[in-house]
Amino acid sequence: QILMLDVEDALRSADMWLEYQPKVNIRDGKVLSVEALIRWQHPEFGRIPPDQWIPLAEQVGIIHSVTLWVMDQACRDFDALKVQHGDNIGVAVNISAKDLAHPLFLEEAGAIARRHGISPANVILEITETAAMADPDVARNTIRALSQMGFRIALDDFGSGHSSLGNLASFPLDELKIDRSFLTDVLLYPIRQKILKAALELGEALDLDVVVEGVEDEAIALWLQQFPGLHGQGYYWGRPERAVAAPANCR
Ligand code: G
Ligand code: G
Ligand code: MN
Ligand code: NA
Repeated sequence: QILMLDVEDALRSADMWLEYQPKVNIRDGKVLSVEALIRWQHPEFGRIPPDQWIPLAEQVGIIHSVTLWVMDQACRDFDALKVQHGDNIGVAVNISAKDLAHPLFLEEAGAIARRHGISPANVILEITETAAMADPDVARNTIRALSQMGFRIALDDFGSGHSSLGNLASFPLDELKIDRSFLTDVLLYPIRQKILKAALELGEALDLDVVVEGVEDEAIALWLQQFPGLHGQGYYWGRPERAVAAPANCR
């Protein structure tokens, strides 16, 4: 619990910051968007990875302020991201199930983009299957509304949680992120390749931007080049890094 009070302090200090990891076109390496990932350096306990405290923040009900902070910070960094990657760069933020159920989330998400003069079309909201399925009716309504506001919607970690393919039809999706578990031993076993191909074809058939997560080495990156239009994310192309502050003379 002390740790959760620490979260709210950290959001107001330099102990919490965002790093951005590129999602690239696999054939030419061009960066299309970047995913914001939160980082916390605790003064006493050192680095605390998000999967160790985000679930707690969801439980105790402070994830809403965390998510709004992330969206606001990502919008603040947008100028720097544009200088780094070009004006069409998208910025992705991770949204939790609890956010989708919060009555003010829609309004506040819209207000943040407006306040920073950023088109929601440049903002991708990454939602996990588990979040989307937690309360499907509420999630569906919120996702629909966010989509109508112009935000782009990505289904994160696809194929990892308990999911139903049928649910793909219930949400207006723009992007499908294939969970990195699909890459395990994929170059060794033809059956794994068939399963991954089927997932990629499903995304393509639904007209979604398809992103393969967790690409760590060149062998897999080269193998993935056989799929036209496919996007990738992983240490092979870039680790999460802070946005490079735009030098004043570049603006
Ligand atoms: O950045 P990576 O280390 O390790 O992230 C681990 C997990 O934490 C991932 O599942 C990622 O989606 C999640 N995560 C990272 N940043 C955020 C964030 O800002 N909000 C939420 N809800 N989850 C995040
Ligand atoms: O669940 P989500 O996809 O939002 O989380 C992204 C997480 O995956 C972050 O923790 C990020 O640091 C991590 N990640 C990004 N690229 C790679 C990779 O190539 N390999 C592994 N193992 N993890 C990665
Ligand atoms: Mn994500
Ligand atoms: Na993911």
